[in-house]
Amino acid sequence: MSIENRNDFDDGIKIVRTTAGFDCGGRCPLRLHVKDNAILRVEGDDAQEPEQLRACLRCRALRQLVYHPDRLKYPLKRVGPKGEGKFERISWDEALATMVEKLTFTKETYGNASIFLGNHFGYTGQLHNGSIAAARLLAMLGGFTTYYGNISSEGSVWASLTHYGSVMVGHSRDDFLNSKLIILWGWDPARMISGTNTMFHLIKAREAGARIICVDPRYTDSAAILADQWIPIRPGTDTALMAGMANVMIKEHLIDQVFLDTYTVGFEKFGDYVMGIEDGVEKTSAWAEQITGVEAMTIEGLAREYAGTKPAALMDCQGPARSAMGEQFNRCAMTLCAMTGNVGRPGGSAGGGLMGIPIGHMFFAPSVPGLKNPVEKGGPSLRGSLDLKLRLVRRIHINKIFDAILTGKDGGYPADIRLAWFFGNNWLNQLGNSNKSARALKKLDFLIVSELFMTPTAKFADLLLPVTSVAERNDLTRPWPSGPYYTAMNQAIEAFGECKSDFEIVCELAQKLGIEDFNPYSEEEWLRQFVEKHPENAEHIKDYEKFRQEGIHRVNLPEPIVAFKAQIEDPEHHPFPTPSGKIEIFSQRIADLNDPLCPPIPKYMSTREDRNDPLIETYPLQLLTPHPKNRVHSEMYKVDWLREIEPHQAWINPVDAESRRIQTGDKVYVFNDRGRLVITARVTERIIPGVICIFEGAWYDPDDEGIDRGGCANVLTNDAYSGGGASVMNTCLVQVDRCPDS
Ligand SMILES: Nc1nc2c(c(=O)[nH]1)N[C@H]1C(S)=C(S)[C@@H](COP(=O)(O)OP(=O)(O)OC[C@H]3O[C@@H](n4cnc5c(=O)[nH]c(N)nc54)[C@H](O)[C@@H]3O)O[C@H]1N2
Ligand SMILES: Nc1nc2c(c(=O)[nH]1)N[C@H]1C(S)=C(S)[C@@H](COP(=O)(O)OP(=O)(O)OC[C@H]3O[C@@H](n4cnc5c(=O)[nH]c(N)nc54)[C@H](O)[C@@H]3O)O[C@H]1N2
Ligand SMILES: [Mo]
Repeated sequence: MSIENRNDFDDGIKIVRTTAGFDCGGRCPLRLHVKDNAILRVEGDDAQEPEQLRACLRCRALRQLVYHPDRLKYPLKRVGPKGEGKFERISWDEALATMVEKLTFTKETYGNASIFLGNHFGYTGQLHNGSIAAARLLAMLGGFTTYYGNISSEGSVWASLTHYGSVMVGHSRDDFLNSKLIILWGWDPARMISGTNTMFHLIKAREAGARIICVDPRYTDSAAILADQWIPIRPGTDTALMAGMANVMIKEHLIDQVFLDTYTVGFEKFGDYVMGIEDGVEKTSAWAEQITGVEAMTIEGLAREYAGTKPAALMDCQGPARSAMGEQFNRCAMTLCAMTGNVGRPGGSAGGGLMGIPIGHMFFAPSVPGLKNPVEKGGPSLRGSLDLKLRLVRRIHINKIFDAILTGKDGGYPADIRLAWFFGNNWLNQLGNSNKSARALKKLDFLIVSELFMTPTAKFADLLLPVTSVAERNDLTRPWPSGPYYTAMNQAIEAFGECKSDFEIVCELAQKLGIEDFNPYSEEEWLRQFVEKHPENAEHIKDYEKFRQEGIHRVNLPEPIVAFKAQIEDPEHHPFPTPSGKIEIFSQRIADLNDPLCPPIPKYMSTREDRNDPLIETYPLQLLTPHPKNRVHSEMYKVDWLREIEPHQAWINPVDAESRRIQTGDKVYVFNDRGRLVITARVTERIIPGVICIFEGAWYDPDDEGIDRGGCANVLTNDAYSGGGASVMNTCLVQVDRCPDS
């Protein structure tokens, strides 16, 4: 299908119906006004309520991204020192020949394990994400080393898999209308979207009379828009608050014992912990107040309200779970959902943080049958079923990639990495401990980066490959699993300069490597197959042409999707996919790990860099690094419209600001042993004392003294992970000082 015959014409202006593939999980249907190979305007969805999926600020600024003057247009090779950003234009022929030479040399000299593939989700289209194609190619070359784990939600994945045996723990958003009480626990969908229709349904639920409570150290945008009550809490202590709630619920006989007896195992053990029978410390509301900073009365009120309002949706998200004890937070939330009998019930929730619903099968590129990575021989190549120990086998935890590059086999990692190929990520900026990451990037023999912009990571590349934007491709995308719709991306303009998609780059490299028939299908054939060869998709999308033309297929749900409905309604025929067939409040599989950091029942535990760490004497503030409203992580950082919306500032409470003589607008240093950055302060009561907040994603820009002038939060964070694999991005102690010249 050509670009032309997919679109309407009006005064020479075509309306191209499409979407973006950003890693924010929303999929906004867009109408691009195109004339003479130029995008003139961006408009949103023209469907009426309630179907309308209203585009947010980032998609509305798409034109500013696509036409940004800093877009990379040609392949480049490094000519200055690593990290300085000095490059020279080369041809694609030279770029691909260099890749062939370097890959071959590395393989022959150091072995395949020394080649690292670092693909990520900067672009989440089906075909042009290129991940699977690159993995297939490198596997054909003899294999490669790669990472495991999801930096976003590994704690939540681990928690849901151990507790329910499934990550499909979500309800469709329209089910909020069945809820009488909704608790947004570490969740701010007004900013992070989580499906383009999430806020719409939350607002509708509120209009229909649901009460909404937010539990967050920050008074979030969602709290401002939606909440009847804001419960501020000290970071990392949510599990203590939940244990305190459980204590009230048990003592006041507010639990659904029939539900627990029918569907769960191990509640007695959790009860023993909560009542102090296990360790002699009863987890009373007073105990929880000491830890969380939330008054005992508030905890008791929340417990009574949650247990007494049916149905209620406890929405524990991933922010608190991206921390040193992340999985405990989700496991404890799931336990409360079971104690109140809200699992599998309309208007209730299963918890677990992931919110996925099982519709269709099309999010990332499909796996290729027979893909085996020889380097991983002897170890499972995908996490798949619950192999809790896969992490120890042949892959590197995502938050340890740079540590692995620095220390290799001596550091206990599976390989000594010499060459890396990064695409769809800006990991120097986005993984923990950027200063250390920069040292690792300097150590690599050769780094290939495929990018649209000269990001902080790209500056360290030896070879830089320019990539097309979402407006320059045809592809299929899905919202994050919460949205019951499919979106099609339709090419609006020709590729910029000499840009190619990741998929094209991999295919051309295969050709140069002498691999025949690497790519047997045209773009159109691939896309059609993604729909027609997946029965789960074909069942929904009956008319492929229409889907492409309209850019969206909305799935009509006869009733809201409710996670585990079948298991609850008919437990005999629908056991939970866990070893016991029940919800595992106590998990024998976890007990078998015998790891003190992974207790078999959910527990509050103190961790490094929380308020009990003696380090607090030196670094007295807890740092939170939530996701930015005006960017997708570090993507769109360069877009002026979006910068104007929200300047990059550190939130600090007046109590902490006054003692440091800091006022809004002052430049401050934020620092710890890992690094130091400069940022403008925003003094606000929207954050609790003892906590500061720097939105992640601002570009790392160290000066000659190593002080980051860009305000990149990961200069401060740690490259560690929890017992369940959660990256510890929100467990970090810092100090703040006014800059002397401010
Ligand atoms: N401190 C802190 N750090 C965090 C987090 C946090 O909460 N706190 N959150 C973490 C989370 S959840 C995530 S998912 C990560 C994200 O980490 P990354 O994926 O490293 O971050 P992005 O900024 O999304 O980088 C994506 C890059 O891909 C590029 N890109 C876009 N489209 C394409 C394409 O089609 N091809 C190629 N080759 N490149 C493309 C963009 O220009 C951008 O530079 O950040 C993590 N980092
Ligand atoms: N605009 C925008 N949207 C995005 C993204 C983006 O970069 N920009 N990134 C997308 C991606 S890849 C992901 S993984 C998701 C992430 O989505 P989330 O993980 O939900 O997002 P965060 O902003 O990290 O955290 C959500 C909230 O948790 C709170 N929080 C942090 N620590 C604690 C704690 O200890 N206790 C409590 N109660 N609350 C806490 C924060 O203050 C914040 O308001 O967002 C996606 N959506
Ligand atoms: Mo993420």
